[in-house]
Amino acid sequence: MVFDTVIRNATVGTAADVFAADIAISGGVITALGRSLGPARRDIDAAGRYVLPGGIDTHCHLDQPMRGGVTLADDFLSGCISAAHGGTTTVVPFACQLQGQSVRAAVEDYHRRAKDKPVIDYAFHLIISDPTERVLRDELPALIREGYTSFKIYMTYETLRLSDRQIIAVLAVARGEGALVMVHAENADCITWLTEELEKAGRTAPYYHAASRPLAVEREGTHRAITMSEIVDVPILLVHVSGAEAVEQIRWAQGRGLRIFAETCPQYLVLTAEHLDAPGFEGAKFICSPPPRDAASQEAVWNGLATGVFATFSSDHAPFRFDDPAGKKRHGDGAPFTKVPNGVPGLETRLPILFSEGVNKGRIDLATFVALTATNPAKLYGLYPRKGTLAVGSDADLVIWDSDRDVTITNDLLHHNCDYTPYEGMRVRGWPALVLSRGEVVVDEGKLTAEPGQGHFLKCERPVPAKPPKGMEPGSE
Ligand code: DUC
Ligand code: ZN
Ligand code: ZN
Repeated sequence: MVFDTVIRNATVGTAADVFAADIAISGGVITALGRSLGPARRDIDAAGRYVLPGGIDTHCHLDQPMRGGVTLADDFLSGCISAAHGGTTTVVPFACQLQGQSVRAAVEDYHRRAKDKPVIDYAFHLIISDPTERVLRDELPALIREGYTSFKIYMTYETLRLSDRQIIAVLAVARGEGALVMVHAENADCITWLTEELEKAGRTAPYYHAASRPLAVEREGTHRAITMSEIVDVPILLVHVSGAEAVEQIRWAQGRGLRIFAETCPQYLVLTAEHLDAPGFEGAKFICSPPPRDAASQEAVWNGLATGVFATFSSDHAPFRFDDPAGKKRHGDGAPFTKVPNGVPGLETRLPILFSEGVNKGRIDLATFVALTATNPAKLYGLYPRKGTLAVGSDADLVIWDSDRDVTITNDLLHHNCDYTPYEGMRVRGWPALVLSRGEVVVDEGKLTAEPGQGHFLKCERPVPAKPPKGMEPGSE
């Protein structure tokens, strides 16, 4: 038998092991792992290189409709191209229900936006901003059964936030259907009050964005979300965890045996609130929510990555161009922080930053890197074992890493459609050399070799077992 492709002499890294092997690929899937595999139509030599599962970025915003004349810089084409260059082979952005809109309409609109664009595979999370009776009873259960098995809810942002009562109702649907709810945990009323106080004091420069959302705001939201998850008895995943105090809450909950999962992002490892204090309006480039914190929180997040508090590491790619009236300068150069769209780009730099700062600096091992960036996201969102690992039968989504390559990150190097990167000038060691999606090379030494539209849409399995409503479990009467 002749394989389509064999990657020879690889040092294969999975979430469990690092071992020497060849990897055979036929029909887009891995068909053998072993020594001295037979002939192939194409041989790729990976001697001296790690070969790892392609990254799965389960938190990124692409072509998501925005209010108020603001536009995300990346659509499914530029976003996926950028992701692929950074070693990511699956993205899961959000089909966002706008208030008053049906969730299905949001999903249909999002499929139209994606059509013929992605160069890598993709799935959708939902964002639920208007959990009406119809949404909870009909739309959500139906969509979950059709492969949209995770959804994000917000405790903050005026047009997205849910009340506690609404959050509980959404969690109850997730429980009944076996879906996973992702929670943006910040206390909205505290943010509003702090913002008003800052405005009264004339403190409206970008730096004060961080002051309007201190650690306690995230800590309280995190604790409240954990409590609601416990009451409804359903797992949740806390997204973009930034602060030491939120990490402490999550560790506490996990220690009590609650099924609380957590995600963090590069901006909380290598940026701090000081970046928002850059001269002029430059600090606006770093405005995101939650905001970057301080050295102590960075340390707490690193510790959480190394000790299993965090299950996933995502980008929260939310790219708004800086010098652009549809981006950070929507309300002009020097606008108050309340008028600056929240978000930073990061799809392409996510894996190199964690590889360099984490693996190459000895803060996490290679298996943890793979678990955080590929295997755990695949498991948590119902894509495993098709995605997220290197195993016989899995899609041949993989990255050959050049772990010694020194790269200085500059925006010119990147492939997103944003006019800046928050990591400008940062030096990293380790960069993807070759990226394969379902056995096809999509990026070869920094050159795109994929065609728009070759990415497949993925339906997700239900990630957690469905449970009957509270009080109706067998034996509960
Ligand atoms: N915060 C979010 O909640 N989403 C997008 C970007 C951001 O900063
Ligand atoms: Zn969020
Ligand atoms: Zn986000």
